[in-house]
Parts: sequence; C-alpha cells; structure tokens
Amino acid sequence: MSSAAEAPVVQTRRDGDVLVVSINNPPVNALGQAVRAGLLAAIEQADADAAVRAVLIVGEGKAFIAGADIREFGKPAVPPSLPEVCNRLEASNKIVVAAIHGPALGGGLEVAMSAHYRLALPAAKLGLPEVNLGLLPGAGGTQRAPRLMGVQAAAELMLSGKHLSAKAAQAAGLVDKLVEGNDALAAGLAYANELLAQNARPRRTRDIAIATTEETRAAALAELDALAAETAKKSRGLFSPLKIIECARAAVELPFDQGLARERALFTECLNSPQRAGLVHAFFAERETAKIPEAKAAAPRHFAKIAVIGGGTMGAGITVSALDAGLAVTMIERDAESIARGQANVEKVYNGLIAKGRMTEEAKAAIMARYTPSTSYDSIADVDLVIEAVFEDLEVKKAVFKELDRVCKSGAVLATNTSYLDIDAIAAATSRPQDVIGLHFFSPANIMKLLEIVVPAKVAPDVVTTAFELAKKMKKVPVRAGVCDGFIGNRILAVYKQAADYIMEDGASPYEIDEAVRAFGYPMGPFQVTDLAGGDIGWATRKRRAATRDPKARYVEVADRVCENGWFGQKTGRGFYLYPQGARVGQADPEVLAIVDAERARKGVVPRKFTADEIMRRYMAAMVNEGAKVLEEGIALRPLDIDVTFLSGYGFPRWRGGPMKWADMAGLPKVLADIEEFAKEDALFWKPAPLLQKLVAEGKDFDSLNKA
Ligand code: 3H9
Repeated sequence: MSSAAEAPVVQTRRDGDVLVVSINNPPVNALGQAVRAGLLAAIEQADADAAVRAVLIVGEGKAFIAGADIREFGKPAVPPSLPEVCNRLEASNKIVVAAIHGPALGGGLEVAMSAHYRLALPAAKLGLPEVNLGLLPGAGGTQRAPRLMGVQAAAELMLSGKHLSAKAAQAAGLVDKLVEGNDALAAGLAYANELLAQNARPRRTRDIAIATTEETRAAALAELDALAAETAKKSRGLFSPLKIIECARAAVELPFDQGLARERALFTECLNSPQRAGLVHAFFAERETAKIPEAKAAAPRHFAKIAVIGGGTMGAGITVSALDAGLAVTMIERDAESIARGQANVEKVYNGLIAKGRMTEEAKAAIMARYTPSTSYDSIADVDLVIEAVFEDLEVKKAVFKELDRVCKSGAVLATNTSYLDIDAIAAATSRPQDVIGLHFFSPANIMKLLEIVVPAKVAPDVVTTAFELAKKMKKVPVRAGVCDGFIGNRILAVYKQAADYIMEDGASPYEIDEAVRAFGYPMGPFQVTDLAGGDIGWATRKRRAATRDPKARYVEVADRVCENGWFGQKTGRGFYLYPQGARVGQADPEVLAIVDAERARKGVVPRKFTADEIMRRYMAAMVNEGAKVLEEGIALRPLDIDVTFLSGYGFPRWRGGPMKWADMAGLPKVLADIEEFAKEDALFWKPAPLLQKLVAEGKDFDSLNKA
C-alpha cells in the first residue's frame, strides 16, 4: 500500500480557535467506516479541548462528501453508524461549520445539516439522492431537511434525488452563506472566525420547530397526502419513495428523536430490499462499462470537428447530441431538398425546447453556428470523426464508406450507426479498416442514453478509446460490444421477442403479455413497443432473414398477418392495438385476436392459459439464456455490460439491476431448470447456454464474472 493510502482519511489541525477537520478519502470522500470513526473522534477531540471554540469540516479534492460508502451496503454494519456521528456532531458544544465546495450528497448533506452553520462555494451540489439507490436518507436527513427547508420542499428533494446548486440551496434554506471562489478552507475559516467574533452559539437543526400550529400541521400533512398519491402513481412499483413520504410525515407528527427512530426502521427496510441491491448494482455497472481493455493501451485521438452522414431521424438526433457536446458538425445529405429536411430535423429539436421555455433563440443560434449543411463529401476532408447514419442496407453503407475512404484525412475515425449489419464487411470496403468502428445510437439519439460501441476485428485500440471519449462528451452510457447480428441489445431482444410470440401462439393474448411485462416493471410491453417503433421495421428484418432461417425453427406468423393488413402500429392508427383518432394509448383489437386464433387453428395449437408469472418466467429465461450466449462468444465483456445495455436502451426496470443481475437474484439453478423444462416443448429454441450450465455446476453466479 502506498503511504497516501495509509494517511488518515480524517485529519485535524488547529487554526487559531478553530479545529479544522478535513476529510481525505478519494475519489469522493465517501463516508466509509474509517471516515465515520475519524469524524467522531474529531468532534470528541474538539469538545474536550477548551482552546477549541469552533469546528470546520471541509472535504479534500473535488467533493465535500458524496454520501455513505455505497460499497458497504449489504455488508455487516461496523460502528460507528452515520446517524450516531451526525447526532454527536450536532450535539457538540462548539460551533460546527461545514464549508461545501463540491458534491454534498446523501450522507454528505446529512453531515452538513448536522453542522450548525453551512457555507457553500459556487461548485457545491447539494442533494439527497438516496432514492436512486432504493434508499432514503438514513442519517437524520428525513428529519433535518424538513426543518431547514420546509416539509414539502424536503420531500420533493428526497423524491427527485436532484442536486441543488449553491444558489438554489441557499434559496431553499439549506445554506446560510455563499462565497465566491473555490477555496473552501479559507472561506470556511473566515466564516468560522466571523461567527466567533459575533459570539455565535451552536445552532442545532433538531431544535427547529416545524408545523407548530394545528393549521400548519394539517396543511403540511395534506401536502404530503397529495404527494403520496402522485408518487404512488409515478413511482411504479418502487419501494423507497413512499417510505420517504412516511419519514416526512414523521417529521411533522413526532418529536425529533422518535422521527429519527422511524427513519432508521424504514431505512433498514429499504436497505434489505432487493430493489436496493438492483439499484446499487446499476449505479456501479454504469461506471464500470467504460473500463475496457483498450483504455490501458491507447489514448483517444483528438476530435473537435465531426461529420454526420444522413439527416433523417437518426442522423439529426446524433447531430443534436454532437452539437450539445460542443462539437462542430457538418451534416451531409445527397441533395438540396434532403439537406434542408435534415437541417429542419435538427432545428425542430431546439425549437421544441424554445417552445417549452427551456432554451432561448440566442442559445439556439449559438449552437447552430457550429452546424454546417452540405451536399458534398469533399467538404468533410478535414473532419476528425465521421458518423454514418444512412439507410440500413449493407451495400448502401459500403458505398458511403468508399466515399469516406476517398475524402477523409488520414487518421479520421469512421463510424457506422448500423444496428445489426456486419461492420467487418463495412470496414473491408475501405483501405483503412483500423479506423472503422460501430456506434449504435438508439432513437431518439439525442435523448436515449445508451451507445453500443461495436468493435470490429481490425479496429485500432485508440479508435475504440476515441469512441468512449465521444460517448463521455455526449453524456451517453457506452457499452462495448462485439460484431454479430444485433450486437448485444438487438440480438437478445430478437430472442425474447420470439419467446413472446410463442407464448402468444400458445394461448396468451398480446395484451396479457404486455400487461405481465409492465407488471414486471417495464414501461411498455413488447407488442406496444412494436406498435411504437413501427411493425414494418421488424417485418422487413424478418423477410431479410427468411432465406437463412432454420427451417426446423418455430416461426410465428401473427405479426406478418398484422403487417399484411397495413397495420404498422401507432403511425397507421392500428397495429397490435387500435389507436383511434391518433390516440397514443392503444385499445385491444378483436380483429388482431381473431388473427391470433386463426394462426393457432392453422397450426393445430390448442390454446392454454398463462399466468403473468408463467409469461415472465419464459420471457426472462429467454433473455438470460441468450445473454449467457452473448457472453460466451465475447460479444459482451461482462454480464454487467448486458445489464447496462438493457437498463439504458430497452426500458428494463432499473430496480431489478438488469437481466443478468435479475438472474443472479432469482437463482441461476432455477433459471436453468426453467429452460430445461421449456426445452421439453421446443429443444431447438430452449437450448441451455453452456456458460449457464457451467456456472450452475460450479455454484457460481454471473456477478462472479463481473469481478473476474
Ligand atoms: C447515503 O448516503 C445513505 C445515507 O443517507 C444513510 C447512511 C446511513 N460510495 O460518478 P463518478 C465512486 S447513499 C462509494 O464516476 P463523477 C464511483 O463508483 C449515497 N463510491 O464521478 C467511482 O468509482 P470508480 C448517496 C462512490 O465526478 C468514483 O467514485 N450518495 C460513491 O461523475 C467517481 O464517481 C450518492 O448517491 C459513494 N457514495 O460524479 C452519490 N460515489 O472510479 C453518488 C461515487 O472506481 N455519487 N463513488 O469507478 C455520485 O452521484 C457521483 O459519483 C458524484 C461524482 C456526483 C459524487
């Protein structure tokens, strides 16, 4: 261990009458056991020393304190607990000042709220984001925030998980003083000395009265009732949001110490919930996906100017993402009319923001100044990076890449936004396959977080790291994927969609399947997604694959029959559902059910009943089994890459952590047993992945591969 690692994570030193307590626990000063113990010792030292008149808490590095150490959740608790530390801090007979210059989140803000005075610098970010981890503020935050900022504002802060700027935090009552600059120590010392000069006394948040009259109390409780009703609707199966409101209610109804006890009990319930495990897994998984083998080998290439080929929905969405990331973008289309449409597609996004009051005309003009429309490839000779987003056809894409090879400067990164085509073949159309990579954006590309970075055989490592750097600039969640039909996401999707089709033909209606999938936590079921995306897209893919489909594989034709009627979903007013008068929520369609019946009859299928649980067992088993195959083939680096793909791009409920985490929590032996049971009906489709069999045989789970 280096000496830096051995240095105490909490250090104290005297500066005049002030005991400076600085927390130095990189990267974010999380409140691990050593920090908690250090803080407790520091406050005891201050109280015991008559020469100390004030305590100043500061964080070293970029953060004040980013909260509890998330890695400790789920492990046995080691004292002192954070509530104990916060209570001790608040009880101090010296004045305690927190000087906040960076993130003060979760437990970090709870420490600050237990201090007697709070100072913030411009880069401070204050928030109680525990809800994002399936938790609630568990170190007094649910009792202290309402006392400082009002019950409703505190509940909203805790429910949203939002970070407040220094200014907003002051306006909300969380911060007493704002100071310019970034020197928390100097500003904190000045403030502490100023307070001492004024003879300021310890000022304890716990002593602030809330809702003192019958009227204010009733009003606060009524506000919480309304918030609870809204939250129950919005939080869709999430456990902690309603517990947060219960805590806020306790802040109004109970004395402080009883409120704390209530918070503790509810925090423990949240901590022990599987949702917490799923959400914490998601938090770390999203940070792990950028850790790729190429990162050690190669620094990214420089890029500032980029080109986007194609101004359709995808090309325009990518252009907006790039412009928002501060890049200069040249958009190429084949003729004047198409480029005008491309530009209009880009402007539409910004005009929408202006209409909602979220952007000014000036800001739009400043962004559009970095946008250049063009109909000539020669105008992109000097760009650093190109993203092709033309029609999804191998020959069309190869022709584009031949042109790019002709015009682009040496060393330019050439990326294709294909969603399933063979990128090795696209790279082979150029004389520089080492520069060619896949960037699979999801629609709408300016909104969806997922970016599959698809790594073909001959690509240079620094092109891969450049793609990850681009993702970071665009604030996307990048996942490294290998080349295969559909990469990680669409390949697995194709298989569980097939499972849904089988369930439909065997007896469940598309509506029952969608309902089961929604009840599992997805925002939409697979047939609703088809209707939203347009049934014609999948139909074209099925036709393309027809020639190579295994004749022994079961094939359900219901979707083809639906498409043959011209029912492509929302855009045509009907698909699997009816959308009368442009409705966005579909209604069940008896004619679709008649098609399903006719197909069952034609195939001699006697329909049987499926419970929601049976539907989900099959749906998830298909997903996990294909996920295991994707891992085995090296298409995904780790199970967590699959999890992040589905969380960020396919609506998988975040609190379940992703399909592979779900499988670990359900138990791999159970998932395998399901697959083996289903294989009795269709051994070809339900062929267990050897990796899944191996893990079960060894008594391991997918997570063991994340750590390997
Ligand atoms: C809580 O406080 C509960 C209490 O109420 C009650 C307790 C009784 N712990 O995000 P980044 C790591 S719940 C451990 O890439 P950024 C992170 O994994 C907590 N590790 O940087 C990464 O590690 P690596 C409430 C943490 O600059 C590295 O730090 N707090 C923690 O983009 C850098 O992170 C939160 O939910 C942590 N708390 O963003 C805040 N936080 O380098 C969660 C981060 O190995 N954190 N790491 O990949 C954040 O929102 C962001 O990390 C932050 C920095 C804004 C702080």
